[in-house]
Amino acid sequence: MSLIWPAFSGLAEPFRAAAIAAAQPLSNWLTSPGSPLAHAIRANMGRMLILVMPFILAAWGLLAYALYRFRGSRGHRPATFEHHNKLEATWTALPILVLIAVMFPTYRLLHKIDYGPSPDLTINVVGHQFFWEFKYPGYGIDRANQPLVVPADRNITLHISSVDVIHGFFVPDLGVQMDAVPGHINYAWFRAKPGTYRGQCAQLCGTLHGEMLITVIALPPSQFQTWLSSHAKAAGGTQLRRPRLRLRPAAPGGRFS
Ligand SMILES: [Cu+2]
Repeated sequence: MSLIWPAFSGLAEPFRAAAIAAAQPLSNWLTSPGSPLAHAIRANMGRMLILVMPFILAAWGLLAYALYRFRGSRGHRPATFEHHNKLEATWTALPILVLIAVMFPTYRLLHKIDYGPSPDLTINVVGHQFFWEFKYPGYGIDRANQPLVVPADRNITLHISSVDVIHGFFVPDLGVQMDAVPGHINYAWFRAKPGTYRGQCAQLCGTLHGEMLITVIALPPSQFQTWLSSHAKAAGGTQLRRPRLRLRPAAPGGRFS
């Protein structure tokens, strides 16, 4: 027994991990939204779960009931009818109504994802095997395999592309998931609360795909301005033509310039 148990004791590990995960606060369930988009995506998922779960529970519940109630050991004979028009009409119409109920908020959300507000800062994101490159047009800043630094509470537009294969720029807590496709420029946007956000490549892109991690650091605007100035200066970006960027304030309290 003492020789066999260590081989099996590892089997308990997933259950232990699940118990620890279940003990976390609900706000950490799946994601901790750090942007309006991420909040809206999670709320939409919650609505869909509430609408869909009754169907799943009803189907499994009816199956369990039928297995028990009409089991052969009690002498039940299988039913011989094939159709029940009213039942079939009901279980066709009900899901249609649910899909319609899901459709309106989902399309509204998809539109919000695809057509963001006018940007305060635009960043070019380039996928490489196997790292991410972030370019700040007009500032001469070009960062490879380093965190993406952005101002918090500002609208950030990402122009996402790739130089080799398809990668996926995925930062769940910011509600951003967009493929980086060679020859295409894809669009994404977010508006982050101050903080650090983790993400990773979401398209299997080669042997080191698992190491294409993403860190997004959202700095308070004044700190970001300092960061931007020092990095632009180091990169010689002050010599470049200034881009048409509008670093507008999100709320009263001084211009972000
Ligand atoms: Cu990848």
